[in-house]
Amino acid sequence: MDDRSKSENPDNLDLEVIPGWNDGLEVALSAYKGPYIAGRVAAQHKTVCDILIPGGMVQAAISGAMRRAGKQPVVGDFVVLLDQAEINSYTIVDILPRKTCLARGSTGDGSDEQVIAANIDTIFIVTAVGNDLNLRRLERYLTIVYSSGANPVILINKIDLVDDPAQLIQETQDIAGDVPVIAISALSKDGLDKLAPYINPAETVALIGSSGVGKSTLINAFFGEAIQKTLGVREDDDKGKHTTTVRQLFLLPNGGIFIDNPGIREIQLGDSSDGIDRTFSDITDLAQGCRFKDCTHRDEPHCAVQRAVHQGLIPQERLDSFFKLTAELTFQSEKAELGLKGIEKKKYKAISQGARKYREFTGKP
Ligand SMILES: Nc1nc2c(ncn2[C@@H]2O[C@H](COP(=O)(O)OP(=O)(O)OP(=O)(O)O)[C@@H](O)[C@H]2O)c(=O)[nH]1
Ligand SMILES: [Mg+2]
Ligand SMILES: [Zn+2]
Repeated sequence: MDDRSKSENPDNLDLEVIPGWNDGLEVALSAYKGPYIAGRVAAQHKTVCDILIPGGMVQAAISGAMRRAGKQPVVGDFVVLLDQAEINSYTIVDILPRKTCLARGSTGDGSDEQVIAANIDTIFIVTAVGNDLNLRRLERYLTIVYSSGANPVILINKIDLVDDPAQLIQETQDIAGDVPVIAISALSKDGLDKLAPYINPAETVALIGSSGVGKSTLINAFFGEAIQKTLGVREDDDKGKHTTTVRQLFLLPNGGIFIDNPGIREIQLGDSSDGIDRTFSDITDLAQGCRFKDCTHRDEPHCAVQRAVHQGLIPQERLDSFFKLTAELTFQSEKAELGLKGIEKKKYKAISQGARKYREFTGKP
């Protein structure tokens, strides 16, 4: 009798199938012959991952070969496990192909992207009324979500704190294009019914947004009980500290799948050029009408984008945001090509060339 998974399952999950599993994954798994089973990463710890398998939750370490190859499973990944029943152990030996992949530019000195979660169908970009509601930041989130392959939905939370959210919703919808903008209160549960279309068995929804906007409160509201700690129930109430610190996958009673994320302090664009085009499709569509193919929309004659700004069709701030994100992306891809050291060299070269010109000009050493 093999009842390892049941005894190791802290939540007494009685899963029949892996949440989100599909036929394509079944085909991918069939390439592994031997004592292999599949699972889905629910959380990542220092040396092991929590993995959902039929029957419940187990823990597994990553194989040495994967570590050497630099393959790192993330929350939401479907993985192949070596099932060694005789020694009561599971080892992650591979990652099955990812359908979508949420990544951000590395915040360190390298240029590589950091994948933070995988196989997400819908991403709720959560913002809250008040200071957090920042249209420029939403444009940045949209760019990242588009390039992940998942579908974005913008949630404006805490509407219980304002008398009339209509204007906020309108301003947000103006920058969101076709992306749904839904006003809710995770606390009073107002508007939560409008999220039902996105929460389906076998579909994965991830929540992203700044710390304190109410992501975990929303997850708790769907469960009907507090499964995630929120600011209100935090013991160590140290301001500025993030309440959620671990990214984690949860199963809803209806079979829906949620991934709660820690609040994002600062998001950098990864490889998001397609994301920028989709976030700013109003600008990129207009650009078709510019006289010059490579128009930068700054001071060229016959620029359709500048014309739209003058006519008040596109706010100057939105165009500035487009410039800013595009410049950041160019910097990221230069960084990727040259490596950071190369960029620094390039900067240094420019400075020393400047100095030489100065010397040539003044005759001073
Ligand atoms: N008034 C009001 N307060 C809310 C609402 N939703 C969440 N809050 C409060 O906002 C605070 C932060 O909520 P959390 O759910 O912990 O926020 P979070 O986005 O998970 O934060 P991090 O885990 O730090 O990223 C808590 O005190 C919640 O009670 C809401 O709809 N209305
Ligand atoms: Mg949280
Ligand atoms: Zn132009």
